[in-house]
Amino acid sequence: MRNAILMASILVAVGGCSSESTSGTGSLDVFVMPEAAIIDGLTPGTDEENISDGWTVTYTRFLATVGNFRASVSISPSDAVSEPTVYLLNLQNVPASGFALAHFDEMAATRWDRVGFDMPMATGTNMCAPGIDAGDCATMKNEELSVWVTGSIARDGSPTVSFNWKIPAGAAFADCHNSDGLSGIAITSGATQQAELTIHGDHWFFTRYPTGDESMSPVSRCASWIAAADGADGTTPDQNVTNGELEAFDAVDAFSTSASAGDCRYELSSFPHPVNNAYDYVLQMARSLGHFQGEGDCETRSDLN
Ligand SMILES: [Cu+2]
Repeated sequence: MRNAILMASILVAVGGCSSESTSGTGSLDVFVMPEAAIIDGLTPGTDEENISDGWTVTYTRFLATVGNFRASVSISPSDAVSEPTVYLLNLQNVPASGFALAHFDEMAATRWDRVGFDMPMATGTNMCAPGIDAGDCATMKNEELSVWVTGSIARDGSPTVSFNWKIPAGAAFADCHNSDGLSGIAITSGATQQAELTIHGDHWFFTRYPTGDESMSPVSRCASWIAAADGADGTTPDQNVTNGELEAFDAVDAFSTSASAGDCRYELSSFPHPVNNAYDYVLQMARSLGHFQGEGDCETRSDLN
């Protein structure tokens, strides 16, 4: 098998005209890009990206850690690059072209098939990226958050409910591929390629844990569970849902078929860890936000911390 791979790469190199030949070097720019939902929120409706149960979602804060990018060539272990810096980003306030996370030159012109990055819990050594409020950045570090999201859901005839979730859920993403399933990124001689670490912003509205192509898997987006969480910890409902209310909100009450309607049928068995309460659900969803090249996915996700 190994010989077959070697022979194949020799043939490609001899051919000389392949975009994945092994002669020459190229460069790579790595960007962080927020999914549109992080900026624009979500709207109710029946389209794939809509909220099924009538709520409009607005985000007023969407902060996340992103960094420790690495790429390597599995058949050539000496071909490996990494940038260990972790940035604290305001994903609603990055340049339209994305946040420039890393740049590498003199990479072998071949497919760098192993690509990964982290969204770890923040530490004091992380960098506050331009665009993040200094106080918010300090809070991320002090409270060791990986994601901090603030916003509200609104629906005709229902009180608007706000949420403010400080999420300590570090995650590592590896074996990233584009939406066509091609692993990593092909570096070409004399050119600069772009790798986009795409952060999705809607997973805590999904009815099942996201894997692979989200447009193919039977996912709906629902928000009623957030409104139902208000007061779950015995406090008087105040139209604001806190971490404490998430923890106190039993998963059966939050996500059972009888508690949900229409398309909002949850598949809690799809999650990698037990979902005992709404906080478990949010934590696991927060550990799934990392994507690659838009709708591409990272095959291997692991918990950090
Ligand atoms: Cu996603």
